[in-house]
Amino acid sequence: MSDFKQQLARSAEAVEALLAEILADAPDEVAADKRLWGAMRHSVMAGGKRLRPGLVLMSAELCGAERRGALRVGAAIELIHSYSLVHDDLPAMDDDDLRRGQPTVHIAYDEATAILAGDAMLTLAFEIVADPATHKDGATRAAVVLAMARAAGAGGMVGGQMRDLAAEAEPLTRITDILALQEHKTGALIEFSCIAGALLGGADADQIRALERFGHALGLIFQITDDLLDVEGNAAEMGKAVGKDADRGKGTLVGLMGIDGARSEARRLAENASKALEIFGARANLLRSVSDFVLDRRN
Ligand code: GRG
Repeated sequence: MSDFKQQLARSAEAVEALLAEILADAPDEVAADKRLWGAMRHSVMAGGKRLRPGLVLMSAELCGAERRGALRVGAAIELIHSYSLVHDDLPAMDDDDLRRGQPTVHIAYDEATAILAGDAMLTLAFEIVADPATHKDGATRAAVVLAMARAAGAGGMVGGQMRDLAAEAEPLTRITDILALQEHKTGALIEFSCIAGALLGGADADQIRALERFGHALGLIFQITDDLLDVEGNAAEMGKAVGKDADRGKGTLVGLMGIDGARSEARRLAENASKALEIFGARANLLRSVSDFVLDRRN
């Protein structure tokens, strides 16, 4: 196994242990509470690559931040990512029955519970980051909260999802519009994950900017491979339905550039991602190998 895969497996294990601890904290004497926390656990504890927490931990190590705080921010970003999947799977949006190889939350529970579980996961993420256990300095915690809110909200992931829904009625035909949509919908959380460790470690503006540029390129690579897997992947490996974009006539980079064009664009972005980290020298090699992992992923 490559160094990166080993590191990702180690960080996934650590973040899952913390998430299990946080989500076990349910007040369990009330049946409705048990159901809500059960739905949250169903979503969050169902596996997944845990790529975003891995990025938080790697950028934290690169910038000298404490591991415990980085783990908490990693758990928070995984909660936000998982909430977005729960809501995206709802009948009002993508209407999916399968996620991470399990029935989606609205299938295993019901729609109202899935909406509320998603709301609670999003809110819990902010509670975790704002807690003094994440970092002793209040201004540092506020900087992470601010960046996370910007990444998750109307100017980030939610805005991207809205553009994506609008594109179903009116498919996007310009590459720049598709890139902008993806930067918001998928890229914003990935970019946040890359700078969160730098914020926690008190990195300087140049270092934060370098990680931002790296995260930006990585987010696009991630989305291009997601589009490629939607065309070429299989549902068993992906743990979800594939071929949905084509079925809905959605404009994607793969649709506009073709499979080979999209692949070479992803490789070009991987070179940009690596160059963005020049300021850190060889110390950033582990983070650099993330783009190869994302390029080669099968799920
Ligand atoms: C509902 C506010 C709201 C937003 C939804 C993320 C998202 C926005 C929709 C999911 C649709 C989708 C398949 C996007 C492509 C990129 C993506 C986020 C894939 C899933 O992330 P992975 O591969 O999943 O990291 P795991 O399961 O490994 O965590």
